[in-house]
Amino acid sequence: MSVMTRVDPALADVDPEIAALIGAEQERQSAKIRLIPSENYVSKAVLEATGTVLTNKYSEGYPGRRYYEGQQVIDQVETIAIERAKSLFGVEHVNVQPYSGSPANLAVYFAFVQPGDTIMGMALPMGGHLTHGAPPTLSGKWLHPVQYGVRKDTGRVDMDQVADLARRERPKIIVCGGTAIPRTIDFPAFAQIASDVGALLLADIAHIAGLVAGGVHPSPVGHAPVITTTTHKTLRGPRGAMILCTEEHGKKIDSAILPGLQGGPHNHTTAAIAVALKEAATPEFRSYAADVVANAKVLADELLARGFDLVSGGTDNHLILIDLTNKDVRGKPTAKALDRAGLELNFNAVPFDPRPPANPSGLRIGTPSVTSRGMGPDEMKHIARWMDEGVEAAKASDEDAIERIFAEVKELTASFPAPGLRG
Ligand code: DSN
Repeated sequence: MSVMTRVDPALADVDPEIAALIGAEQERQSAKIRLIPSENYVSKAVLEATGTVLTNKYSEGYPGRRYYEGQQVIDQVETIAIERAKSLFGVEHVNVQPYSGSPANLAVYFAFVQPGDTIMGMALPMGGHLTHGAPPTLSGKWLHPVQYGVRKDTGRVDMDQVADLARRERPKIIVCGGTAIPRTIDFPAFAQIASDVGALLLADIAHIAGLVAGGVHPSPVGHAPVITTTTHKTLRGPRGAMILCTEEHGKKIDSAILPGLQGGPHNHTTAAIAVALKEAATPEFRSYAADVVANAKVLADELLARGFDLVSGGTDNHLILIDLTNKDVRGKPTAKALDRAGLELNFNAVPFDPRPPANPSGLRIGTPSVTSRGMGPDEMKHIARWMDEGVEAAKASDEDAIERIFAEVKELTASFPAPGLRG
């Protein structure tokens, strides 16, 4: 008799402790209003694809040229994912193997620059990403990063600074995109600057990929020859990433991922990416993307009406960055209080923040998850009210008010079942 019985016992029997924790996380995701703009709820189909036997297979290489045998099925899965991504985004070449956004960006650096070379990206405290040259990261230590930000008066990306820095520093790569940018990214303007200084333009569209696919944010295709994205944010796929590029750069990108940076691709993730890309090509997904943006606008307007100070004065996309300075509260304790009130979000630096990153002045919220639950303008108004009441409750250390808000939140979320979660 083998160690495993012929009929595998269920997770709850093998490991009740982990099974219970997964159940608890499901309850949490169901009860709370999830406002972290980089998160979402994947569909049941995407969830199913990730939990499959594809996790058992090693597949170093690319379809048709692998270093391990037994790729009859995996080759088809990866080819479907690649073709769907090419068609959805209108690009010539796609690599679906990056484990996540950070390795995707590192692979681009590995493909196109040498240690010590200059790259230019948006500073993390201004809304960029760690991998765009932030000092404590590999991109900040092994490369020579120069960083741009936003204008103090508008809160929008300072394109004059981008142009001036590019002319002075002659970076080999210019990165546009970030993690806390509430406004439309001007890809043509970045492309012009990159072309003027002979830099490669890398568009990191991790946050907005679903909006680009859904036609509610301009596409970088035709402007940036190399594009990276995660697959799990607005695109609503599994945790993973892709690199999209012109045919010219395809070989370099593929070699940078394997053998350059990674080993075997996560085939279960590739399958789930393929499923998410199929979903993202539907008319339903286009209206989802439009609703994400419409909800963010309502939420932003409601917050403004309640005296919240929004970086750049509002939003064009799925994301809202709140500066709490005028509310006389700090980001971290406020984020924790709102989480206790059932509003899950993250504390965040705001541009020119005088406070430290571990307890900055801001909050970052977004609408991808609540829109996936089918919430609309009416619910955004409730959320703005609860945020307002939650901030006041946090200020007054009024835990009764926090509890009362969570009770109201739970009443609402019970009417909006989240995709992928049990009934
Ligand atoms: N952690 C992601 C975000 O929240 O935006 C970026 O990597």
